[in-house]
Parts: sequence; structure tokens; C-alpha cells
Amino acid sequence: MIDVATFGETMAALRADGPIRLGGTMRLSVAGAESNVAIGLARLGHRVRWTGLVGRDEPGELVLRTLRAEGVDVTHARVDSRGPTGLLLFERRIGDVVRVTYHRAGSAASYLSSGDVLPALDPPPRLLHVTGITPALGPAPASAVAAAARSGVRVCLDVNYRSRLWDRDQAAAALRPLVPSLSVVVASDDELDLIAPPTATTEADRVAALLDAGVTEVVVKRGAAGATGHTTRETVHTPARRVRVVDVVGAGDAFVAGYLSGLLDDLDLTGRLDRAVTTGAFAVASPGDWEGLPTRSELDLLDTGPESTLR
Ligand code: KDG
Repeated sequence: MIDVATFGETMAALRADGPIRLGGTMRLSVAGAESNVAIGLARLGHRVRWTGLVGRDEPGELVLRTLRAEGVDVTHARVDSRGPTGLLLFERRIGDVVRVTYHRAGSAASYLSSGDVLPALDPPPRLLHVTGITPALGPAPASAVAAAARSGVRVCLDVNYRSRLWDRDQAAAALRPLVPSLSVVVASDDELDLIAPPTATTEADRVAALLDAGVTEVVVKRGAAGATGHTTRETVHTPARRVRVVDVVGAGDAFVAGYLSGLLDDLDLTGRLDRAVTTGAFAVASPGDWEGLPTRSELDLLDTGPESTLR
């Protein structure tokens, strides 16, 4: 049985250490919010399925090969010739400010439809994880998210607002109707208004409105300030783990992987948040979206003192 199914766009990712316009060497990998979560969960020993479309090209082969190598089930992922695999460029512009450029309009993934994703939910997984990025890719992916959310599986949505893909009004119009189907909502503190009803104007009101609407847990990510989890019974705040910041991209996905792992392991809210801030810290402390994510036996590595050598 699959523990977590997820779907979305995974792109070839090129990372430059300085401004791209100056040229130089870039490192090639893959990136996508949902596949980052899938890899994080697979490394923790959960059975995960990622579904998506990649182009008939070598970057598409890289995406599928990477996910397979990480132990993610790609049975329902496929090559589609209608567009190329998307491309994502990261450049370290100044200090630790990273700038992202997408080349994904018309990509193979923008054709992902409910016909691609619904078979991947049969038999039903324990959890379905979706993000607010997928409905921003086009009408077919938006319908796929809506259909999958209504499939009866327990759904986690990470709002993951991307201003380069759509504006806040468009995001809210697509995401709010999903709420009745959601069990877990994860949002940054500046994203809650995109999923909560417009009548709720404070964070407390937004959380209360989501819980009233049937969401069982609302998790608010606060970056370096940690995270707050809310259920109808309790609210728990957990500070972030202190690590040297190397690359914050992917930290939110790592956080979700840790949180869902805790949920699958039946940890209480405090335990789920502890695992989430731990996996988030691994992502922050290592380069790349997902490369530094921990296996289960590495989860306590952050308790090792600074500058330690493990022999
Ligand atoms: O969360 C990290 C992701 O944002 C990144 O890897 C790529 O999925 C991505 C996106 O659409 O921004």
C-alpha cells in the first residue's frame, strides 16, 4: 500500500553560484515542490508515489531516474510529447539572496490532467499531498487537483504561493474551493489569507475558519521563527532548529515531509512539528532542494555538536 501519493511538476534545475548573466559553471539537478516532499518521505522509509508528466527529452529522463533512485514509485508518471520538461534556474544574486527563473510555460507538466492522476490513487493511499503550485500550471492541472481532492482520500495541501505563476486573487479563487476536501493545510504566515475565507482578517480568525470548515490540522510555517500547529483540541508552537544557513530553497517541502512522516507514524502534534522543523533544518543546512534530506537513522544528526566528525 502506498502511504503518500503526490503529483505535480518536477523540472530540471540549474544552480549558479553567482549572477547567471556573468556565465560560469552551473550544477544540474531536479526540483519540484511535490517531488521534494516525496523524496523526503521516501528517505524516512515511507512508501511514496509521485505522478507527473515529463517531456520526451533527457531532462525528463533525469527527473524519472532521480525519483526512481530515491525509492519513489513513478509507476503512473509518463513521458508526454506535447511539451518539454520544465527548467528552473537558480542564481545566488547577492549574499544568500537566491533568484529563481522559470522556463515552464507550455511544459509537458502543464498538460497533466485528472486522467493522469486519478489512476494513481487506486488503491487509495493513506494520504494525498498536493500544492498550490499545480493549479497555477494551467486549467488541466487545476482540474486534476480538484478531482483528486474530491476522491475521498485524506488530503494535505501546502499553499506554496508562487507570484511568478499567478497573482494572489487568482490563487485564492483556485484554492479556497478546495477547503471542504482538505484534512491538513500547511501555509506560511503570509499565505493563510489565500486559503481562508476573505471575511477572516487575522491569523487566529483564519485558522479558526479553516478548522470550522472541517480541516483537522492547520500548520503555519514561520521560517526562522519555527512553526505553529493547530487542531480543534490544541495549539503547539515549535521553534526552528538552529543551523548554519546554506540554502533555504526546499526548506518548506522538507518541513512538510517531516510533518507528514510524523502523521504517518502517529506522533502527537508536538512530535509531528519536531520532525518537521528537523527535516526543514536539514534542507536549510545543505545545498539543493532535497539532496541533504535525512534518512530515518540520520534524524538525530542535528543533536551532534558543531564541527563534529562522526567516526
Ligand atoms: O519549494 C521549492 C520549489 O519551489 C522549487 O524546487 C520548484 O516546485 C518548484 C516551484 O514551482 O517553485
